[in-house]
Amino acid sequence: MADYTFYTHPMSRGQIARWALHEAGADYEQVLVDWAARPAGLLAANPLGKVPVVVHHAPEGPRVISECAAICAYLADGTDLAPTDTERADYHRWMFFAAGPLEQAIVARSMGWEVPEGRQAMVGFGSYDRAVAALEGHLADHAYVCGDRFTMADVYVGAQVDWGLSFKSLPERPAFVAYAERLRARAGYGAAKAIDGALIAEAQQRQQQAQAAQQQ
Ligand SMILES: N[C@@H](CCC(=O)N[C@@H](CS)C(=O)NCC(=O)O)C(=O)O
Repeated sequence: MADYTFYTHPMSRGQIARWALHEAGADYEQVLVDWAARPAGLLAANPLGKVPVVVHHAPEGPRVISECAAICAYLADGTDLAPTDTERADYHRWMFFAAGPLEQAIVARSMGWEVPEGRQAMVGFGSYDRAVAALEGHLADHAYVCGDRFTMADVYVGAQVDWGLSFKSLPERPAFVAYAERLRARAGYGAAKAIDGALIAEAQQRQQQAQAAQQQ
């Protein structure tokens, strides 16, 4: 049995977890999730039925980790992808920032939810523009989240930037573009994206074949 069971769907945040698994060099077995018939193992592991979920088959028994940021942090622990003592503040700060305020700001904008006038103080991200500017300011001065060195925080924060630029939910600021280019050049990023990309292409081909068969 592999060390990790990885429940995922190629067109999902599972892409973040797969990138983390590859950066960590983890031995994993994937379970591809059909939304219409979710595997019992996924539902047992995560009552939300969402992906990604990673089950670590530790010697004393299985450990379930959901939430992309937690999966990234868990896989990094004990490796050189975890922060050094001097990197810990940036590592935690920006990983939590990306998983909380930044994601909320991006989702709110994508859904067309506006923070009512005068209510920014009650909202964790303040406003979309302020959240984006905060991250941009950090990345303009640092090659990676923790400075000069890639850590697992770059998988989670970087995935938000990579995804945000691709889907235009983040603006094309030079600091974001340069950061995304550094990350996209990584072997772990390329290996993970190649797997999900091939799975997406296969699924699209099956869909086209099914549509063609229906039309005959
Ligand atoms: N907070 C979770 C979000 C997980 C999530 O929303 N996953 C989506 C795919 S990107 C999902 O499983 N959607 C299917 C559903 O909710 O039915 C994380 O960071 O991993």
